[in-house]
Amino acid sequence: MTEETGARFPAVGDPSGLAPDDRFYREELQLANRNRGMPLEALRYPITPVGMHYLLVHFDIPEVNAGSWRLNIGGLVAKPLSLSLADIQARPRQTLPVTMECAGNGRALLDPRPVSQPWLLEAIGTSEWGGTPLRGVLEEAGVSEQAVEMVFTGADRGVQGDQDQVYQRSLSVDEVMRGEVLLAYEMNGRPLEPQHGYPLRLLVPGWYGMTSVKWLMAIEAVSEPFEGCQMIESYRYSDSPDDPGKPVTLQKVRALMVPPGIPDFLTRMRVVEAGDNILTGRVWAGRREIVGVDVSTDSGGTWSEALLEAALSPHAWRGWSYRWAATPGQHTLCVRGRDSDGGIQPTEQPWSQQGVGNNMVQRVEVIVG
Ligand SMILES: Nc1nc2c(c(=O)[nH]1)N[C@H]1C(S)=C(S)[C@@H](COP(=O)(O)O)O[C@H]1N2
Ligand SMILES: [Mo]
Repeated sequence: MTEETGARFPAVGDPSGLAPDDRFYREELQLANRNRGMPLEALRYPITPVGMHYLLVHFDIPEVNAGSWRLNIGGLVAKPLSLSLADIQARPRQTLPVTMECAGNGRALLDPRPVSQPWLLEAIGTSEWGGTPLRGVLEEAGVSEQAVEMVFTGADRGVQGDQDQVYQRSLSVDEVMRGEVLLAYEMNGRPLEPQHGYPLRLLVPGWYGMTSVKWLMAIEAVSEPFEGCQMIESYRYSDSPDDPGKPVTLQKVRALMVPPGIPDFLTRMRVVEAGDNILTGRVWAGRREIVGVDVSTDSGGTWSEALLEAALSPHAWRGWSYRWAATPGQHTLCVRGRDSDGGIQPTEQPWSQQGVGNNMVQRVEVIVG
């Protein structure tokens, strides 16, 4: 939520934005019911069915009339453009499987818990996104040498950090000119659904999800770094309310497991039969390469390497599998990914004030027998 105290809108619970104990607030439940996660058994699908892809909407889902909608490109450009959806769809079409993850994935596992959208581990999904490369459109507009960043504006409006705002994020000119950055109007071969940004969204593979601005209305080339709320106040790795912290950018490495066996209805504790079990899951690392996945069946005591499948695309997750000879009793299964930059998922929580980038290893409690 907001760090402000004495603001027009009261902070929930502790003014530091931290929850004092394990009980969740009604406001977190309200957010959780709006912003669904991907049920982890959907890790079985290489491409997530649209209705199972996670969802994160800060304010309300805006109603956009695609007939009158335009994408306006302006600021420091030689030729400002105003494009209809048909104009954009007439441009070269590209499809790309991309794994998206919310920066807040893992937040509700932190201790103490930052009060915001209370994700456990389900803020992920992989779609086949269809659209046109943004670079082509920007080349046509002619971005000035003076421009350092592009600001992306969505159609949704609300109050956050005590500011009335529309959702806006910026990216450096170098980043927006990368070939994989799309103006996306399709998800798995169908028009975007309203909640995923209809009629058009930005899609920035490799970055945490906040960068992929939905209901895109405008792109503006600017000469100074943009200092909107979603850049300066939100999405920072900060240690305390007073620490401005560093910006949240690329996805970190993370592996997740398809929950094995069958669940207990309420606790989700897994019940598995003794003997050979094939554990499976997916692993991704944003822009970095995956170099390995390790599984532990003894709560992180010892680790063994899993088998890796080929990647669907350079921007999507990879499948992994591991044969486990399950013995009767209670076990804690763990999985961790390793990336080409020496990144490895930690067993200690990487805590931050806003609960972002928590890629601590997954732990799955299992009863065998
Ligand atoms: N306009 C707008 N764009 C947005 C958001 C938003 O609230 N408004 N949420 C962002 C965040 S935090 C994430 S994680 C992704 C989620 O995209 P999805 O809901 O399609 O999975 O959209 C991003 N783009
Ligand atoms: Mo997010």
